[in-house]
Amino acid sequence: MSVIKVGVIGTGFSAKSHIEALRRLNGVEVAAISARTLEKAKKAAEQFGIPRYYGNEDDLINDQEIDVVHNCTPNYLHYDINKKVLAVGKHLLSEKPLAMTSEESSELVRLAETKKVVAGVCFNYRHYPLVAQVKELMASDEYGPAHLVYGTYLQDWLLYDTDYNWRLNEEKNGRSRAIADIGSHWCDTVQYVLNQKIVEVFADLKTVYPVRKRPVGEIETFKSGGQDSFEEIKINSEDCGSVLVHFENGAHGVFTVSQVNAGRKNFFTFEIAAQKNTIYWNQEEPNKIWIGRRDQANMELVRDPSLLSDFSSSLAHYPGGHPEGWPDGLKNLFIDFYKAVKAHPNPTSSSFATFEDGHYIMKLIEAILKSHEEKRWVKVETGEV
Ligand code: SOE
Repeated sequence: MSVIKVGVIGTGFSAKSHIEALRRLNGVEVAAISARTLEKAKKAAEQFGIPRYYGNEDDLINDQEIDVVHNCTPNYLHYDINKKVLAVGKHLLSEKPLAMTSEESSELVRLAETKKVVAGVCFNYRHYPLVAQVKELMASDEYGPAHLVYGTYLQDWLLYDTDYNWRLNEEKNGRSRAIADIGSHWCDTVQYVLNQKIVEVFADLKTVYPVRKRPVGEIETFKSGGQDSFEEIKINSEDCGSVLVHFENGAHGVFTVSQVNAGRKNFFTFEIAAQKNTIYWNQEEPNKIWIGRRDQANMELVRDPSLLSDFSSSLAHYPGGHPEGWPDGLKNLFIDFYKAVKAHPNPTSSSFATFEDGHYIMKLIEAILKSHEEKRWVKVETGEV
């Protein structure tokens, strides 16, 4: 494979960010895009300068020149499309969640194994330089085991009852919203950093708007709809909530998610209290970590390649002081994923979220919903995929 040819399925917020990040990689070309209609695909291809476009995903998946597919569609299409891509033996990077249920995600894990392709899930926050640094610090003697882990993932793009997009439609999104959409990032990132799975949960979720006003027409994620013409629809998914968690090594934790917190745009934070020190990271100020110490002054570690470990500095592409943001984390994920595609079929060390990781998150979300419904602690089911 000289230049790796990529096909992107979807044209919304995540497809745009994937295309932009893919274009920052060497040896990788965005060769085709597909949408649900030819007209939509053509418009996107012209807008992004992509040579080929298709009015359905099957034609893109079966395009002989496409080596890798990025699935950037709404949740309800993930399973079906992922299955079709794996069936033809192409490498696949799927947007989260892997599927609508853990039964489906478990089937995808098995299929990816059988087909021996590189298959990843887009949990991008693992790939920020300072998140990688926290992971390395947590594995060192300087911190010792974590005992308490807490944080947030707060947004405000669904604050008004007139805010609407496909994530509010249960058929397209699935039963869980704030937890599945952003709580899943918190769980994946924290599990990755601690190298510990969440094994038990106690959830308390809230639907602030059981009825919303859906504007007529399509609204992209993070965009507001017009308010002139709307219809009322019932909402079952949670707008916000908190979840108590237990990790496999005995650490306790709690996280709060919300998509209705005025002023909070993408406020993803975690703080880990460990035996010797405490450590804190905030996605909105991703270039530093705060280190809390008891017998010395607290510290801030600012992202500067000269101050980071070899691995973390390999993810820092600009000199210290230059802001590193969300697209950079995504680009780092893609660098990691395409390293595996280039090395295929030889294994290479990677840190992207695998289909097994994505499947575990499905199990976790189901346990959170069950805990909320039954008002009790629920264990995350493990065992055979
Ligand atoms: C919307 O809440 C969203 O785009 C999520 O779907 C992404 O996964 C998150 O990274 C940013 O917010």
